[in-house]
Amino acid sequence: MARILVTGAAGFIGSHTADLLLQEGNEVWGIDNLRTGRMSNLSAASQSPRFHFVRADVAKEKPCDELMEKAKPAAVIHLAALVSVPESFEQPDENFRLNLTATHVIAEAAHRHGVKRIVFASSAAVYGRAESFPLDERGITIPVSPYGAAKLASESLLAGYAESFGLTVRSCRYFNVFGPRQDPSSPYSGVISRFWEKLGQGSQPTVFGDGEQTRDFIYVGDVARANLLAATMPEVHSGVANICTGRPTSINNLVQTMARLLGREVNPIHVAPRQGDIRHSLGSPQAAQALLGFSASTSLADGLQALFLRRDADQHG
Ligand code: UD2
Repeated sequence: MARILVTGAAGFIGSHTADLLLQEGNEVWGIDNLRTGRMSNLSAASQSPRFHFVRADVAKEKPCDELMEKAKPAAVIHLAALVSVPESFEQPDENFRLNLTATHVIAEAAHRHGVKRIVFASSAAVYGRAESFPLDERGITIPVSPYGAAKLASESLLAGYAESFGLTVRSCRYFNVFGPRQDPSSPYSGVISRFWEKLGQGSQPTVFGDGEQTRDFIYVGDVARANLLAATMPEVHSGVANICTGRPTSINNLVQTMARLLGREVNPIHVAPRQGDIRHSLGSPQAAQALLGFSASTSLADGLQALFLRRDADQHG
């Protein structure tokens, strides 16, 4: 059993991570300002006597300091963030505050309170407009959004803390994460949450462009397991790892898989390609295997099935 502090605990990935940590017998301290996170995501976690929650802003020093003092965690999983790439263009100050200042506040508080390990939620967005696939952690990183830039800067800041103060830092570059509790409400929300919402409303999904663009979709339960391994594995190596499957899926293929699982025809509406879209994104999963002993185990179809069942469970009480 370990005591783990999870920032952004009420978010999509944070709440799944908290659930898994609790399931494995750990004590979890969650912090979230509920800007985009929701308490309803924590309804299972809140049942546990080993779960504690504080509503506060991670970019502010005082609440973080108090929480580290109280919780004395063995590790921090830092997931709190401004999560939308388009929003990072619209609100660059908030992007800087929530995606970079917050990392600094967490690193400093961890160092002051003798916390030995930080797991950081980075993103495939650090690679920017890369041309050669699969993307490898040693490859070039030229972010093309304020979001990607802040994630890359946070990785560097934390790597500096690891070298300077002997902390273990694992930066996890998540690829296209999907699963229950993902918010579909913005036009820029993840494609699977958008498609699932449309199909639930009885309408057809919209495919941008020819649908032959590909992404590396990873199920949120696998991402939670990667976080757990990064936070609790006894090895002390710091490093950066893609959290991906290494398998490409085209948007057309995604539509077909959803139709097959639902047992009905899906006829997407094709519109012009989305401006600024990248054609392909595919990660190499090898470093995650070497650093964390992690490989994704949920297929796209199984992950979609879990998402569909959750919707049924929600609808039927
Ligand atoms: C990420 C960001 C996005 C933008 C983009 C820049 C997320 C969720 N999205 O998008 O905001 O910054 O990077 O490269 O982090 N698609 C459809 N129909 C839809 C929605 C999406 O066809 O209703 C396509 C879209 O054109 C893309 C693919 O699905 O080719 C995946 O879209 P996404 O927004 O889920 O993820 P991504 O990696 O393109």
